[in-house]
Amino acid sequence: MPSSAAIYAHANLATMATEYAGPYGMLLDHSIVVQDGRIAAIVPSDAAHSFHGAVVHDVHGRWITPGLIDCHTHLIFGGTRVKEWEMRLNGVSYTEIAKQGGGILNTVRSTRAMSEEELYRVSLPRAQALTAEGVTCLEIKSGYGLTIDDELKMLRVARRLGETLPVEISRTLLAAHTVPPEYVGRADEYVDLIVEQLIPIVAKEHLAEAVDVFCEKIAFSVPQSERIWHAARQHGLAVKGHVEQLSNLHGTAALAKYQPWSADHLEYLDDAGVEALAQVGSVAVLLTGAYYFLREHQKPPVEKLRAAQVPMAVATDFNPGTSPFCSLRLAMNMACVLFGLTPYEALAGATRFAARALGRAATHGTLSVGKQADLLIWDIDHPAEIVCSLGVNRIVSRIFRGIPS
Ligand code: DI6
Ligand code: FE
Repeated sequence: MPSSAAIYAHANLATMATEYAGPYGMLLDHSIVVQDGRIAAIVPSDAAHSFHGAVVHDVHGRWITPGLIDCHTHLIFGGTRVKEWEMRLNGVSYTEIAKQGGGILNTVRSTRAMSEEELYRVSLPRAQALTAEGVTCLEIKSGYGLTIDDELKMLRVARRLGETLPVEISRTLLAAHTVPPEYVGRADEYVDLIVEQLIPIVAKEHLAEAVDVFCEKIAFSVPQSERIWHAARQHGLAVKGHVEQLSNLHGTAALAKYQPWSADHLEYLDDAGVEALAQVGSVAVLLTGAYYFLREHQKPPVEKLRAAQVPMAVATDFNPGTSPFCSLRLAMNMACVLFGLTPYEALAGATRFAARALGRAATHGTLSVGKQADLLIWDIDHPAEIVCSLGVNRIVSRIFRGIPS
């Protein structure tokens, strides 16, 4: 075996893979062999000596999980929205603030005013906060530029974060986040711009893998959203949607026609929407931070999603307005406390199903032979601790593409 191989021996594994029975896909006292950035073998510890020439790291019974995956963030933005938070605590609603030109448009103004370099500098510590708590794969959306140049600027910043940090970044075009001020009363013309100009450029320059739409009364209608999803698919891009967050527009059922990677938020999802997701096999992404921070009362239909066997992912939705929380473990904890997921479901939602929500089920999200070697070694007694307790970082080692980082 070439010397590039490393063995993490005497570990307890939460593989999160279905090939091993039981919650967490647990394997006690096993070894993982890593070679050329991939998982080359998973064997009982007493069989690891047969891999001659590999560097052996004794893990001493600690737990290894797949790297965490945050499959929905808006972490590139300028400015803050603390004043709007104060307004909301004084009784003004998020929708009302948006109608008055605040909300997303507030952040659009600050983001447009920043150079690419400045935007990179303010976004870097946010991405680092996620990598420090174990995130090895991260989705980042545009959506605070809303001009061709400013949307491309955001996507280039996302690309640079992936080039400079030990994290894989999946970029998503969210030009349809809200109608920009230049197009008020002419939303269809802005959709024309996205469909005819922005999507073709982004596809040609490989600046995004997917296209997202905020399908909501204060943003884009179902027919407008469908034009965008259709164009994205025509250009070979994946699709996803912010659907049924603040009201039920039946956006999920419309989205399901385009084989989406995921449908996100879903607080107001109805039975037909659950059925549509089950039929198409897409992931339901639960965003606990926004539910909590907006003090929503309507919860996504978790029991119905579970009964219909719709895979559920959990993500931060990190953004300045509705989810200013840059912690995936916090989102997982809230998924259990507020939405009733089990700790196992929450961890699966930030590994196996988050990988699927980013089109990476074949390569990421579980400890499986052949997958990318993104691993976390934890000083814990049980994997549920990753979800239960916050504030103390229990990661002993973080391995990204086979390299400790
Ligand atoms: N739904 C959300 O919760 C975020 N985007 C979206 O479509 C909010 C983004 C913001 O308020 O800045
Ligand atoms: Fe979002």
